[in-house]
Amino acid sequence: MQSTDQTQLVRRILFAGLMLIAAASIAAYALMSSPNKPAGLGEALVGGPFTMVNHKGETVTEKSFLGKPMLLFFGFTFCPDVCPTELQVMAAALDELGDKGMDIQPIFVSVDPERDTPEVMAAYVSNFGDRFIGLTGSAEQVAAIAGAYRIFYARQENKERPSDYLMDHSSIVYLMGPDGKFLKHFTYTTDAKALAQGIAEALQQPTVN
Ligand SMILES: [Cu+2]
Repeated sequence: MQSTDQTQLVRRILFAGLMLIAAASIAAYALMSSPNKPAGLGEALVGGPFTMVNHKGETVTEKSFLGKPMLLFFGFTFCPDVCPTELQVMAAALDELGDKGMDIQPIFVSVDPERDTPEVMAAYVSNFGDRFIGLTGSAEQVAAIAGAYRIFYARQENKERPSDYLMDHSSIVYLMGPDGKFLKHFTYTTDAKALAQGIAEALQQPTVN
């Protein structure tokens, strides 16, 4: 097991990472909200093309999800707390939305492709209902999609038990529109009700672009 010191260190690093991401998100939001934004800049900030492998072992791209809003979260199946908590919140928010959220595709993207094979992802996402799609891939594919979505992640080695390493990762929920473009992001502290409400509001708005 991890010592308390290690856990604290991991927490501190995670927190620092989260703060960085929060700052980046605010900067991104400010840019996207600017009335004078150059054409295309807002779209380029979060999201974009990707090629990944789903939990059934099929290759998918951003085009596979066109026509459906995507609710995305990045993490890893070995995550002790943040990922299972957030995936439960996402599932509860979708339940809360009911018919209004029928089209939404919840997606869990692995930042730990070494352990998270399609088989591992399939077993994991099934814990959160039958709607989740798990995405994994090669280290390069994961790096590319994480970069596109401005997701920070880093491996935390475990000296005593190397196979039990952890992954620090930013914990932001992204809502992308049916056209694949960024609509809204939610922080880790958003509860299921607020998440459901935020999603409903964002999907009601006419497309700005
Ligand atoms: Cu996690």
